[in-house]
Amino acid sequence: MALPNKPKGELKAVRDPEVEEREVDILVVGGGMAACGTAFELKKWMSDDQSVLLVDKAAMERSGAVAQGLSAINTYIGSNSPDDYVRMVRNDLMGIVREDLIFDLGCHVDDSVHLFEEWGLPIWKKSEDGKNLDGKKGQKMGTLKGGATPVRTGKWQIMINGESYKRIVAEAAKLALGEDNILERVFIVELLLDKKNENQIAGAIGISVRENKVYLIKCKTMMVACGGAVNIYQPRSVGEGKGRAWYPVWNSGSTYYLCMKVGAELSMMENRFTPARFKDGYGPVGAWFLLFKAKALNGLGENYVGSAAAKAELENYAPYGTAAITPTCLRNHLMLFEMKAGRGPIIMDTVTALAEIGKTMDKKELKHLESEAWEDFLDMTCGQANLWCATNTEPEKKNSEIMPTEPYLLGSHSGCCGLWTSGPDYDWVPDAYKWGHNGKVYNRMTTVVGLFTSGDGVGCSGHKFSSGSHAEGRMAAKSMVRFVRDNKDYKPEVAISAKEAVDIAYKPVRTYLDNAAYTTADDINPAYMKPNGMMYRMMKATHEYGAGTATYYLTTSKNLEIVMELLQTMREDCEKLAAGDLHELMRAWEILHRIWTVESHLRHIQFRKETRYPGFYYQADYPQQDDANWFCFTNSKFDPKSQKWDTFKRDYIKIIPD
Ligand code: SFD
Ligand code: AMP
Repeated sequence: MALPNKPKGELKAVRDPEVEEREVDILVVGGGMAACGTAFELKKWMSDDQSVLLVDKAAMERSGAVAQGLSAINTYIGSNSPDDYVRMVRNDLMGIVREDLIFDLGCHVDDSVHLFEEWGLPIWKKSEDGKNLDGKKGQKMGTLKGGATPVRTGKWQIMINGESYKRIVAEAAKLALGEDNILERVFIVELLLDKKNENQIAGAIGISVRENKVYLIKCKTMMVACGGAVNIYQPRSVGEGKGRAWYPVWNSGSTYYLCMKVGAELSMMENRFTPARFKDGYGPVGAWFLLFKAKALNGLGENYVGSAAAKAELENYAPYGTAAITPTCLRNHLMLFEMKAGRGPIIMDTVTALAEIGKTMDKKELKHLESEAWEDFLDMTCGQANLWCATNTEPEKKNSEIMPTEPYLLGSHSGCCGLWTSGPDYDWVPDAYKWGHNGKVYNRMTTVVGLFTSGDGVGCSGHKFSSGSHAEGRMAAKSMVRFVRDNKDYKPEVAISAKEAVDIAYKPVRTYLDNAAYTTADDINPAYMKPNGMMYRMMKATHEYGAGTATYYLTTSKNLEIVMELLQTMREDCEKLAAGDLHELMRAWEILHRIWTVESHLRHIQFRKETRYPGFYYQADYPQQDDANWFCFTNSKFDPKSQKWDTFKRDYIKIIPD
C-alpha cells in the first residue's frame, strides 16, 4: 500500500521501531521494469493458495530507471531473428556473453512490447507512404501485434511517446498483484538464508522510509530486481549540478549487494557502462545518432568516426572493432582517443542533422521535427531539456557537447555485469549453464537456491533494456511459481528473531542517538560518521584509483591495490554509520550497498589481467585483450560463512554460430 507523502521535513528515527513479521511464498524485491514483469506474470500462474508480496523502496509509478519515462524501446525483435539478436549483443559486449540467456530473452521480449501497447503506451508507426507518425496518429495505424510497422531507428530500437511508460507498466503490475500485496517506500537492507539449509534463501529485512518500522519477511522464493548501481564514482555533475546522473540515482547496487552477501555468484562485474551523453544534462544520444542521423565531430569540426585513423584504431579490436556496428565501448574509445590527442571536445552536430532531415519537409513538419528533438529529452531526461533552455540552446541553431559519463554498473543496458544465473531448460543449453534444485532446472535462478533475479541483475547478457527487463522478470516469475509448487513442504526458517532484525536494521539510528549529544555539529562526531561523508570518501577513492573520470578511466595494478585497501577500511568504518532520520537511515544502507558493489567491480578488474572493454576502462599493466587467457567469464563468490571472497574463471561456450 502506498503511504502518503511525508509532511514537511524528515521523520526522526526512534530507537525502538515497530516490527512487522510477514510470511509469503513469493517475495519480489524491487518495483522496476523487471519486477513489474514478474508481478504481472506471477498472478497468471500462481494458485489461489499461494501468496506474494512486492516491496519497492519508492512508489512503483515512478520508481527505477524508467521513472522519468523513455523515448524509445531499445529491444524489439520484430522481423529480426533471436539468433541475430544474440550476434548483435555478443559483438557489442566483445564476445563473452551467455548466449542461452540472450536467445531465450530474444524469443519473448516482443510479447512484453505488445502488452505495453495494449495497456496504452503510444508507439510510433510508419504511414503507408513511409512517414513517421507519433502519438494518436501512430495509434490510428493499428497495433504492432496486428501487423503495423514501428518506426525503427536502428535495427533493434523503436520510438515511443513514453513520458508515462513507467506509470502504464506499474498500473498493470499493481492490478495483477493487488495493492494489499505491495509495500511501497520499504527498502530491503539484507537477505536471510535458511536456518537449516545453508545455501537456500528464506527471507529479508526491510526498513520503511515513511514510518519507524522494520519488516522481517520470510519467503520460499525471492526475486531481487533492484536495478543497477549509480553514484559509486564521483559523478561529472558536481556542485549545483550534483544529483544528476544518467542512470537512476536511487539505484544503489542493492541487487548485487543483497545477493552477493548471501553467497550468490557474481559474473563479469568488471564490465561497466560509461555512456556517451549530452554533457552536464546526461541526455541519451541514441535518438540523435539513429533517428536524426546526427554526426559526432571532434573539436576541429571533423567527423572523426569516419577517419582513417579511427578505422586503423578499430582494426586493433577485430572482429568486434571491424563489425558493421561498432561496439559501444569502442565508440567511447574513439571519443577518448580524440580527446587525449587534444582534438576535443566532442560535439553532436544537431544543426546539420536537423537541416538535412528538414530539407524534404514543409513548415508544419519542420516544427514537428523540432518538437520531437525536445520531446526526446522531455520524455526521459527532462534535466537535459532544462539545460538547453538555461544555455539558450536551440538544437537546430546550436550544437551540443557530448562526453562519456562516470561509470555505472548494470546488466540490462549496454553493460553485462550481474549475477550468474541458470539458463532455460532446453536440450541445446549446455549443462554448465543450467541448474536448479532437487534435479529440476529453474531459469534465472542464481546459485543460491530459491533466489532469482532479472533485468540489471542477470549478468553476461546486456541489451535487454526496458522491454527485455520486463520480459525477463516474467520468465523468472514462471520459474518461481514452479519452484514454490515443487517445494510445497519447504518451510522457511531464519536464524534471527524480530528483535535481532531491528538491531541490524536500526544500528545506525542507535549509534546516532547514543552519541549525537556529544557535539554541537550534528555531522561531526568522534563516535560516528554520516552517510553523506562516507559517500564523498568512497567517490574520491574510486574516482582517483578505480578508473574513474579523473584518469580517463585508466587504472593500474598498484592503484587497484590502494583502492581495495581504502574500501576495506570504509567497510569497517561503516560499522559506525549514524542516521538521525529515516531518510538518512536509507542513505546509510545505500552507501553500504554501494561500497560492497564497487568493491566487487574492482575485485573483478583486478582479477581479469587484460583490457577487454577499452572505452569503458583501461588496465594500464594489461592494456591489450588477451583471448588466449581471458576469453572466459570471470566470476566471484563471497562466502557468508567464512566471510571470504573467491574469484575464478568459468568457460564461455559458443552456441550461435557467426
Ligand atoms: O535512452 C529497491 N533505459 C532504456 N531502455 C529502453 O528500452 N529504451 C531507452 O531509451 C533506454 N534509455 C534509458 C534507460 C534508462 C534511463 C535511466 C535513461 C535512459 C535515462 C534502460 C532501462 O530503463 C533499464 O534497462 C530497465 O529499467 C532495467 O530494469 P530493472 O527492473 O532491472 O531496474 P529498474 O527499472 O531501475 O528498477 C529497480 C527497482 O528496484 C527498486 N529498488 N527496492 C527495494 N529495496 C531496495 N534495496 C531497492 N533498491 C532499488 C527501485 O525503486 C526500482 O523500483 S537510453 O539511455 O538508451
Ligand atoms: P543510447 O541513447 O546511447 O542509450 O542508445 C540507445 C540505443 O541506440 C542503444 O541500443 C544503443 O546501442 C544504440 N546506439 C546509440 N548510439 C549508437 C551509434 N552511434 N551507433 C549504433 N547504435 C547506437
